[in-house]
Amino acid sequence: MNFEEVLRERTDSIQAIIEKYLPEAEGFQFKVIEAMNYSILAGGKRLRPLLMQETWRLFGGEGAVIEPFMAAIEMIHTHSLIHDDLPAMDNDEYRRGRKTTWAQYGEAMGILAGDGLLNYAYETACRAFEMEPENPKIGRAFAVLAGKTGIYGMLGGQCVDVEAAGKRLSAEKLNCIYCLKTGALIEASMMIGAILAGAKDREVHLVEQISSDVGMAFQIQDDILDVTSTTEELGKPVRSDEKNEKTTYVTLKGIQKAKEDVERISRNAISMLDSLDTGNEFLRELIVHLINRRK
Ligand code: GRG
Repeated sequence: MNFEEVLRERTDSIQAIIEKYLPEAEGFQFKVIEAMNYSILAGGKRLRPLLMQETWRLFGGEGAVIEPFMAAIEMIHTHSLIHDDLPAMDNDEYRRGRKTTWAQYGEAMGILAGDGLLNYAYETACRAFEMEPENPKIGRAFAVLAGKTGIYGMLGGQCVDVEAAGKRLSAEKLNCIYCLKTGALIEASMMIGAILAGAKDREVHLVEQISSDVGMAFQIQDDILDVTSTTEELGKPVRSDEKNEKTTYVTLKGIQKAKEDVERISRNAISMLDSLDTGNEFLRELIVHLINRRK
């Protein structure tokens, strides 16, 4: 099987895991559950659970304890997209090839569906404690999931980003926004895979550095696609950074330098990955694949 076929097969199996952990739309609160499921089932690359599972494989992980965490990270990611699209944030009406959650269900329900997915992510991750009550690695993984999502992680980065709208930013501040807003959740994904598989502390630390580079390269590529791609290809509006008067890597450094840096940073991640005693060829190829991604 070639890389694309394996990618499709693994993404499909991740889709099944996510669906298994979604709540039933029932009770008087069925509308918010319907909106949560509408958003998460709209598609998406499932990159974060994929990175989690591949890092777990890299360190020889076995069993199903990783699955609630894979579903949880995609719920947290989807919550961030729902809130990012709100009128008070980017005010976007199109995402993952369909209407954004607030555009479909109204603003109040959009806010609540985002909150619902964020909380349900932790409820879902808690299922791992039921599976293996004696496993101390689950608590460590849970702490990473919570910490990388909050004020010292993704939410913190989003706050700096919101305050920065319309202002010209230094490279240092932009770097901080990217590390937190995008990088933190990618770091959580790979670190949780490593922790649950039993990687040593120094290996988890190296995985944090690798994933930080993957996150940075991924966000720079996102900036590039915002100016080079189409709404049809991305499934979301292009030129949204310009609309929101955002300083991006492309506005700061130019498109050519941005492309070179995606390549350089990704190569750095791969060389750190190669320095480990253990290997996962698919994960390696996935990082290369992200350099040239078109969506
Ligand atoms: C906790 C109140 C509260 C808010 C959430 C909104 C927010 C904080 C964070 C936004 C984070 C964000 C949107 C970062 C951008 C990262 C990024 C490039 C997302 C797109 O990811 P893809 O391309 O999307 O993996 P798909 O749709 O493929 O899953």
